[in-house]
Amino acid sequence: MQSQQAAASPPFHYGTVSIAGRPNVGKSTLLNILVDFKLSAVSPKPKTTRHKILGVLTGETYQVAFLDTPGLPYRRHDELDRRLLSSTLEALHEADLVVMVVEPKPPGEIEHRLIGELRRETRAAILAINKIDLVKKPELLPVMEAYARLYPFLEIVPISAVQQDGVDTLLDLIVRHLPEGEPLFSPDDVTDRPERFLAAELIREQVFNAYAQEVPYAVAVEIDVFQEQSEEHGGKDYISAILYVEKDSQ
Ligand SMILES: Nc1nc2c(ncn2[C@@H]2O[C@H](COP(=O)(O)OP(=O)(O)OP(=O)(O)O)[C@@H](O)[C@H]2O)c(=O)[nH]1
Ligand SMILES: [Mg+2]
Repeated sequence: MQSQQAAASPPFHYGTVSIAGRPNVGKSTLLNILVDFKLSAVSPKPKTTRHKILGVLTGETYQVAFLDTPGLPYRRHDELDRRLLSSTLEALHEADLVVMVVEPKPPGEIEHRLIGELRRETRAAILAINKIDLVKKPELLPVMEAYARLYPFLEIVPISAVQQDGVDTLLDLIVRHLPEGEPLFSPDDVTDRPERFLAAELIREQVFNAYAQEVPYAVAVEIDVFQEQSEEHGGKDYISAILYVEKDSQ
C-alpha cells in the first residue's frame, strides 16, 4: 500500500535556467518577477547587470535556479564587454534550459550570435518575447515566425515583465521542461549572494538611474558598514557605502 502511494506522488523537478539576451531587454526585471524578490538591479540603461545573479524559486513539485546574466554585448571591444560576455557564456554552459529574452522585433546581430551559441551545444531553449505592452498584437506574429525559423525553441512565449503578463505561463512551461531531480537549495533560499552584495547592487542601481552617460559605468560600490538593528541608529539597520569612480571629474 505504502509503495503504491509513493509511486503516485508526482516527481520533483530541479534545474538551472539561464536568462540570456541583449542588454536592456528586461532580463533582470523578469528574474525579479519570477522569484518575487528585488534581487537584480534594473535600469533603463544597457549593461546594468555585471555578474551572474542566482535567484531560486521553490514550488510544491519543483525548484528552479534562475541565473540572470549580463546582456550579450555587440562585439568584444573593451574590457567590460569581455568580462560581461564570458560571464554570460559561462551561465549558458551551466544551464539545463535557457530562456532567451528578446524584444518584439525581428532578430538582430546579437540574437543571431546568441542562437549560434545555443546551436553549438544544442541547448534546450525557450524564447520569451518581452515588452509586448509596447506593440500591437498583429506585429508579434511575424516576429514569432522569424524566431521559429532560426532555432527549434521548445516554446515561444510573448510576455510583458513589467505588466506581469504571460509570466505565469512562462513559468509553467519552464517547469514542464526541467529534468527530474532533487532540490539543491532550502525552500527559503532566494539567492546565494550575501546581503552586503544585494545592498551594493541596490546602490549601484540608483547610480544608474540618477546619472547619465559615463558615471554608471565607472562606479564601483563597496559596503564598508553593515550593522543589523544598530543600537546607535535607533535599532534600524545601518548601511554605509563607498562609491569609487575613475576620474576626479566624475
Ligand atoms: N515597456 C516595458 N519595459 C520593460 C519591460 N521589462 C523591462 N522593461 C524595462 O526595460 C529596461 C531594462 O530592464 P532590465 O531588466 O534592467 O534589462 P536587462 O535585460 O536586465 O538589462 P542589462 O542588465 O543591462 O542586460 C528597464 O527600464 C525596465 O523597466 C516590459 O515588459 N515592458
Ligand atoms: Mg540586467
